[in-house]
Amino acid sequence: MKGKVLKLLRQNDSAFLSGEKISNELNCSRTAVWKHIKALRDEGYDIIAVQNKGYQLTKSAYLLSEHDIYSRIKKNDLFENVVYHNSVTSTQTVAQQLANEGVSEGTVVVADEQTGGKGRLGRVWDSEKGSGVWMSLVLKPQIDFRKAPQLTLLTAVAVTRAIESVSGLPLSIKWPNDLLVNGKKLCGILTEMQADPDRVQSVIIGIGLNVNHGAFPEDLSEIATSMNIEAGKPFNRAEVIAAILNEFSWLYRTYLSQGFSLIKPLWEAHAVSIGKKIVARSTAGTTEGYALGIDGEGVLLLQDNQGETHRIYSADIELK
Ligand code: BTX
Repeated sequence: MKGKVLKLLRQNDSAFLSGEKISNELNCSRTAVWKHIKALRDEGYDIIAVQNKGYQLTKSAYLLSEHDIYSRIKKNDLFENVVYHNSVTSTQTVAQQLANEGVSEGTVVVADEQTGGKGRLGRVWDSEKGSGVWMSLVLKPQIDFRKAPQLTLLTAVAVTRAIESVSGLPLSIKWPNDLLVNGKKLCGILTEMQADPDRVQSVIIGIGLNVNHGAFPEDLSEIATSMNIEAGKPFNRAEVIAAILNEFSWLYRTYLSQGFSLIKPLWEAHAVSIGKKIVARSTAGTTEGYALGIDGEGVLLLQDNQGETHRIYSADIELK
């Protein structure tokens, strides 16, 4: 209900909205409206109340809250269940627990801070409080487990399109999971799966997006960037989250009904590693050559210096 009040105030575009109108819209008493306004103020929203005029949301703070996210999620989006935490070890762990407990597809776990954010292969993902979007999507797609990596590429497309629409920043995708602006890492994606021999039980997609960072710790300052650093202004993280969930919803539904064929050209349109000389490092070894593209399954095709084509399922890519 608090989220609905916030949504109405925001829709009113900073003009005054009477308590009577809100109570009529939400079918609740004016006292209840006032209680929700008070709760929103306690969360940090700057809401003015003027007699005979009503309520006015004066600024949308760069705070993050479950209600703020909920109030921005579009109708018919896949994500109806937002689980918000101020601080967690990793949203991946929380999401995996929820999936094991039987939570439905379309649950999203968001945290303002992660104390043990995970990258791939046991690496650490820096998840500073109050600065980024640290979230995990719970999916239960009826697909062969070998296709699960395609969801990483789909997510890269969804995040790229969402950020471009919110900020206008030009993003490029480095296969498979890095989103770059000006050659620096803005976002990382971690796909974790639980599967039976032939069927996927759940896929947890972690998205780590640097939004309002003004600077990074020394070890990351050369390789990481944020939307704030690149655009020169901060962004409302709930708006960014809602935009990502909205893009993800339609791409995912299209993927489930039509397969990877629509996602492939969208991914290729932003790919920075294709047609370039690259080095692919994985636990299986290092291969150097030309990135020819991705195949219909989303697997990277790499032609080595002897002309042999390798199918790369998972690796770290370095552009030469
Ligand atoms: P990755 O293994 O491709 O990238 C990890 C590497 O990226 C690190 O070793 C470091 O060099 C660099 N790095 C660490 N933190 C940052 C950062 N904030 N910005 C840019 N570069 C950084 C990428 O793994 C996948 C990351 C997924 C993170 C999300 S956050 C929500 C969810 N929960 C969770 O624990 N992980 C995912």
